[in-house]
Amino acid sequence: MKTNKAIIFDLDGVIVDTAKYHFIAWKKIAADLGVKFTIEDNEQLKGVSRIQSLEKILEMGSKKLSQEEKDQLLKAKNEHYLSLISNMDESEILPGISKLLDDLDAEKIPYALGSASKNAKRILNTLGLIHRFKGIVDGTHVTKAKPDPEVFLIASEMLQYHPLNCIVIEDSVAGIQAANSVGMTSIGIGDKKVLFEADFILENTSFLDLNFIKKI
Ligand code: B16
Ligand code: MG
Repeated sequence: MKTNKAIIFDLDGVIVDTAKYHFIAWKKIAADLGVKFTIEDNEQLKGVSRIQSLEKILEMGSKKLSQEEKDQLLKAKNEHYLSLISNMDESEILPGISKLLDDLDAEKIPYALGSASKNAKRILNTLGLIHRFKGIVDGTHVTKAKPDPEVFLIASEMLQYHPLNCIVIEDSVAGIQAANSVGMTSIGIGDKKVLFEADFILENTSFLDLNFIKKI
């Protein structure tokens, strides 16, 4: 194990603004079910797996569905989401991220991906970023979703860095809790009223740069 720091990036809401597309697709599912679903409700779905997101929407509307009905909705949601992101390109990489990756490479600070999304590799491919990460851990690798730290622990093993030497960059409450639970340093991207459990909070990714990382 090395002693300096390594970085674990969340994907949706940190590297790329797919959170807005997840919201559009879930809002349609909720509307079809007759469940009120606001942008504030959507915070609870960030970083949360696809199935758990649906369960939360059903809970919000006190709805009960069969497994078959749930499977149909999950399929419909993902198809809609994939159609929304089909035209995505490098221009949707969030501000500061490309420069930060370049700077991390120059400083030989390793980084991995720790995302709940089963579409992570497809998205990284579209963005031309897939070969840059030392490890990619996504929703297809884990049995337990955030706030369980499994996704980040696998990423720290791939990086061969002790969890205490990993810095997690996350936009979700569940992801911040996952990182904190194993002593990783958490940087929250978003609203400080929502992400108050994070060790550091930045309003958006444009404030994220090598100097900030080095000061940690
Ligand atoms: P998918 P992250 C998460 O990705 C999203 O924040 C969350 O909204 C989504 O439900 C989850 O991925 C599953 O995504 O349906 O593509 O498998 O933020 O952990 O990168
Ligand atoms: Mg996220």
